[in-house]
Amino acid sequence: MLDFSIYPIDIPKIEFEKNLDFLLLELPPRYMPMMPNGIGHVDNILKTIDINHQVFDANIILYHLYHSNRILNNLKTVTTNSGFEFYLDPWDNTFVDEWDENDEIIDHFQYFIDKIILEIVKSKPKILGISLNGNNIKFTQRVVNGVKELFPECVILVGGYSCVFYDIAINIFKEYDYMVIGEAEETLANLVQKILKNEHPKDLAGIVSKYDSKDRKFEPAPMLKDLDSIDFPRYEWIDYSLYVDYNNYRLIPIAGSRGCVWSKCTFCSEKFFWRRRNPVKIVDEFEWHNKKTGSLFHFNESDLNGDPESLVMLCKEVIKRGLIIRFIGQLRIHHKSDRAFFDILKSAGFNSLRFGVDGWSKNTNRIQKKGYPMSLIDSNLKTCHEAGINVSVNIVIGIPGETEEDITESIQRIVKNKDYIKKVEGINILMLGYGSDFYTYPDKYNIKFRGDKETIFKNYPRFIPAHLWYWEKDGIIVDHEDRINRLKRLSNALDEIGLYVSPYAEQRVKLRMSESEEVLSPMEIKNSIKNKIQKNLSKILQDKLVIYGTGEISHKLINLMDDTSNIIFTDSNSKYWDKTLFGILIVSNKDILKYAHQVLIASQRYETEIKNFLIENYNKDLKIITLGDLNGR
Ligand code: B12
Ligand code: SF4
Repeated sequence: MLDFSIYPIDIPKIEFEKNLDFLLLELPPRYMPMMPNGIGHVDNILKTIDINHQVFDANIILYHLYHSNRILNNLKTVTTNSGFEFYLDPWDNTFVDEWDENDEIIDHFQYFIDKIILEIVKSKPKILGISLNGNNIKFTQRVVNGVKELFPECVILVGGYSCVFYDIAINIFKEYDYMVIGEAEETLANLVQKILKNEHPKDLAGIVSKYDSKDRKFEPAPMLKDLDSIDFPRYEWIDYSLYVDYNNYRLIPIAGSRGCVWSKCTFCSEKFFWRRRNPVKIVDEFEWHNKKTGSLFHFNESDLNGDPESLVMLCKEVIKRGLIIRFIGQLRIHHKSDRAFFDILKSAGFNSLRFGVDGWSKNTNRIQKKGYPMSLIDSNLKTCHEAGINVSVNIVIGIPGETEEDITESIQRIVKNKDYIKKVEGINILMLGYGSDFYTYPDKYNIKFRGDKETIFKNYPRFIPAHLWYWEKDGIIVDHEDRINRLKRLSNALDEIGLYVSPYAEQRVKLRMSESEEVLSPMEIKNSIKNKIQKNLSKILQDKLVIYGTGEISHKLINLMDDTSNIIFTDSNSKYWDKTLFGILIVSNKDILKYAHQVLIASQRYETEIKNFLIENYNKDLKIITLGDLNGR
């Protein structure tokens, strides 16, 4: 007997119209069960110019093909030809990063990649536009490379939220002819018209192109000021009923505002210029969806209560029109959030609300520049709960300047509010990410790096890996191991008081804790260190070998070796240098060449980063072996 699912359903074929000026593609994986509002907006931009375009969401099609095959064939697990076992839902937030880390996943979809390429070549669009959305870089590279080989005249144009920041975007995807940086409303139409006139536009604000002058200094385009001047996405390229997950769950993304009014939090990368739409027009959008059976809306906004009055107006309009709908959104702790405010939100359809509290002690609240007194956290959470809304919260720890006492105080404050908190939605150790104050001004916050700062920043344009930075002041050092211990202390405390932690937050906690030991995810453990590795290992052991990493993977590798006399360890963590592990010496990175000319990177998570580091420092003299090489990838 099969469990409930929406299958069987009619899934559209992968085929494109002929004589297209522009084919706009969404490639997997993109967050499900949400509609792709980014390409929805691009579709609207393309509608404003007189061209022949088609939007094709390959993500939703492959999602349904994958799950209908899994469910209708009653497969317990889906396994690739090489034995890699998929997580139940490869589109799930806790798994989705793997698509950009593991080639086997992309290999699994190669049949469809080839089909997409073939159909593009048959259709011959003048421009192929693809949305880059965080985790579909590898998939997109395969499609673009295939198209370029068979149909080189096709102009490749990319954009999307992987392209929000110029410095990052140009480093993570290089296979473009044109790349739109950030929002596309003020730039795309003009660019497309020029390309279709066979011009080779270059040096345009907000756009990077392969025709740009060598000495060009990128300048961003102005952002769209009047959000009411554009229509909302209608997703008309496909049957509306297909935008659900296999359990028939649908989340409709609503962008009622863009940017953030506050824009000061020191850890945040979302500090964009704030604009909002007319609440009445947003309710028109709800109503449009509601007529098509859509009833659950997710505010895709950084600052939903940036203007509390307009949020209240929106709620009143929903109530006035008698819409029976529900909302999910995240609020900032705000002095205007009183009982009347929450009552109206509840009546309109907010059954639960997430609060970006983030800093739970006085000191971390100040360092994170949250901008409100601690008492306001207590009163916002209590009042929201008393209005009958389920409260969930976010926590950010591991920031520079944080002390053990801050963790104690944070736990106390969470305990104090525990009767009002339904769920901990996110527990994050600070990720030192591009765009945040901590990343931009590390010296100001006494952030130090393991290795040359310039090189590290060059090698890691998105996030500085956790093991490469620490905080140091007055002789006190707090590094990643300390941050992880704080996370453990905090999550144990949440456990003790029985606070529900969302599966996503739990997975993130596990992931971060595993970083200290460099543990593979459960799935990777099952799939990786097996026979193939054992076989390949003997081949590379003819010479002396330096293993980079002293964590769990190294332990497993050592267990697979009969003779370890030729092995030396190295690690980025200086605490362990000149000590031994299983009787094997651990040396510093700079001494690698003294011992051997081949290095095996025993870290899946930091494989690329370490490889870049080694290439940068020793390229000519080192043979670099990765777990992927061992695994026969
Ligand atoms: C709402 C939101 C979420 C929601 C929904 C995400 C979703 N998949 O829809 C939730 C809470 C689930 C979420 C989660 C995460 N998010 Co988020 N999120 C946002 C937020 C606030 C708004 C996104 C949005 O809907 N914007 C409105 C739409 C219309 O804009 P858009 O999609 O970017 O499309 C425009 C342009 O990009 C462009 N465009 C889009 N496609 C194309 C295609 C072509 C060809 C062209 C030319 C142009 C183009 O035109 C559109 C109109 O201007 C942004 C911050 C921001 N303000 O952008 C962060 C942001 C997208 N998130 C980010 C991150 C890091 C995450 C997480 C990884 C966080 C985490 N560590 O877990 C997860 C990933 C989850 C996932 N698998 O997608 C980053 C992405 C950075 C990056 N380079 O990848 C952002 C930019 C925030 C930031 N600065 O750090 N997020
Ligand atoms: S964390 Fe939220 S409130 Fe703070 S700057 Fe970022 S988007 Fe704004």
